[in-house]
Amino acid sequence: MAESHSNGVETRTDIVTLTQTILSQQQQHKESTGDLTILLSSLASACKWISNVVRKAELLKVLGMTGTTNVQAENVQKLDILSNEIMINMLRGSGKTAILVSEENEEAIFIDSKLGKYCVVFDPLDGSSNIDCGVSIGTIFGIYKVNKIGNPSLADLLRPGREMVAAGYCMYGSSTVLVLTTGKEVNGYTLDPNIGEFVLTHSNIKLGPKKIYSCNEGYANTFDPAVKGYIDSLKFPSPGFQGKFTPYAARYVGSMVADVHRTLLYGGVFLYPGGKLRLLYEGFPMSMLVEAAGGKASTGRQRILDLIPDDIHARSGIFLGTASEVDEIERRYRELDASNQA
Ligand code: AHM
Ligand code: MG
Repeated sequence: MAESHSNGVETRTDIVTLTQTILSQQQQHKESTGDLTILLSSLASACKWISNVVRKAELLKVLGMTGTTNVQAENVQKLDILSNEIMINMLRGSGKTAILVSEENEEAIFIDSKLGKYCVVFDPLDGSSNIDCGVSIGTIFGIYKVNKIGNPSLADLLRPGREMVAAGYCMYGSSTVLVLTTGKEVNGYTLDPNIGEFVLTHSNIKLGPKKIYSCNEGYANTFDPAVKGYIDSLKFPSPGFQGKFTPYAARYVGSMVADVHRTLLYGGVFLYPGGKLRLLYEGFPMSMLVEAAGGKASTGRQRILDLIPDDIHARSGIFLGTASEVDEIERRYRELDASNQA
């Protein structure tokens, strides 16, 4: 239902909220205990809180470095730390978690609870290099079920990404958007700051048709010939290539959340071949989302979600996006491997 205003602007009042969606999904499963619903609701609250802090960062004087480095030897921003504390406290407070893994903590955090049945892996504020200039940044998360309630262990985390039960991200951009999948479909919810609710705005997201490539091409000298050749084919399409001469557009924000969000909505391919990105809380959640939206995610030689990390902060090269693009990258890797063996 839409309410009409004198200025001609219509306000929709028949909204669907994130809370309604996860509650109704829970009711569809007779055996459901509601634990995942409570956990997702705590995650959404954490994202609202982080969004609020990000928007007020300049005023709250939480921009800039802490002067320390994290487990990855990267400079730590004050907002990274604040966001991490918000995530840890909200997830612990949900009462439904057993283990947490954060980009900011060297060790996994074991929650002192006999009831927690979920492991949550997260990057509290991804895209740190963009914080101080107000460019989009975000929180990325993945959720697993522990193998044995009451007895969580590292083995619950060092398992293939395909075993995640849910994954998503929240992007703090021109608006705050939470994108979530529990495997079947991908939905996006925009935070309405007036009512404090995530409202369904992107239903059943499927990768768009646009021809876009997204990577830090400044590192091109480190790329494998397969990747260099692929990128060249996008920039200098040979006459008749797919019946067109139009080169692909290049777009690169430098925040994975923003680059993957655009890839999901518009289509194209996001590449970070160098192995900087972390599997548990960057590669796996984004791969689950992209696959659920009809795309693919690969190392170039293997499906990302089939990898088994040997460490909670393990890294991997990643190519994700439109299936035909990822297929073409894999084809070029097969060709490269065959010529290396010959
Ligand atoms: P971070 O977790 O320290 O923020 O690093 C991850 C970010 C990703 O968001 C982004 O895709 C990538 O690093 C950008 O790296 P680069 O600056 O090398 O292009
Ligand atoms: Mg990150």
